[in-house]
Amino acid sequence: MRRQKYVNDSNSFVKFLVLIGAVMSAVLLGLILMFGQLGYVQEVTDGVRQQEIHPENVVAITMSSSRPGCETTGCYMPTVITIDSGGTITWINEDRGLHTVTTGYYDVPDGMVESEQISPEDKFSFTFAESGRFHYYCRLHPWMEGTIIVN
Ligand SMILES: [Cu+2]
Repeated sequence: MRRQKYVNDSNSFVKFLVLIGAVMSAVLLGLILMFGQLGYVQEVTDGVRQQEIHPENVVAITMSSSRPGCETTGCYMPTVITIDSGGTITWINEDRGLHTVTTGYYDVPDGMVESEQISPEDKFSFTFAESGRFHYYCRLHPWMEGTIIVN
């Protein structure tokens, strides 16, 4: 009788340990999945959001473009923009740092567009009279590049 009770208690304790282990594993797995998933969703919605909220002829200088890494997601968003000749493009600095919109290639500006430094939340506009395909960059951050196509 005494031995039987001991065995039962022992089994209960083992079951309890197994249950705790299973619950902790499930919670850990859930956290890993949830954060991995949230990170991914956040990244996708940010990309979509930036494209959706900006009306035509507006280019966002994206958050954190002061640091390398925006090359893949878009330092200027959209990275390639097409307008008709005579159209105006407005760049909005949504980052916390200074940026420029400078046509040409890094250290080789062509002199057509030069915004000078655009402060956070400030805008810069330029009207394109001539058609063509124009590459531009940021004088402060060589990894920031964009293209303007004027039809
Ligand atoms: Cu910049």
